[in-house]
Amino acid sequence: MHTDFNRRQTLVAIAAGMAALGLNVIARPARAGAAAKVSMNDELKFTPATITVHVGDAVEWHNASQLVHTVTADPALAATSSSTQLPAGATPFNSGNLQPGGTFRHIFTTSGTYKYFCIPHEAAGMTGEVVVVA
Ligand SMILES: [Cu+2]
Repeated sequence: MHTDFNRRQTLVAIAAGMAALGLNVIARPARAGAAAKVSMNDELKFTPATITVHVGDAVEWHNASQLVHTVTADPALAATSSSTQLPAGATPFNSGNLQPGGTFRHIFTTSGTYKYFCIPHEAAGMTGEVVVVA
């Protein structure tokens, strides 16, 4: 619907501005508190490994394991270039070390396919993918 489209564009712009300020907030008031969830486990996997969200949506990663993990989509931090991939114009991101029980949230404001990895377990193939659609 036209109204929803305009509202989404406005919220995406707001989310982009807040992300630039380093604020982790949910983009859509109608879905306050909602975020796609990915968990990190002791088997060195992101679950689900691939998720699809809309522009402006938040994704929240939860470290459900006993290990330290990261959520990293930054070619400069990858040992192997195929571990990560960003859409044109997207800003790289990195959670830093997530202790057991920790969470990290990122709002996706650019559509496309993001391939990310865990720094300590990159060599073990701990990678995931977020597909962001308009
Ligand atoms: Cu890991």
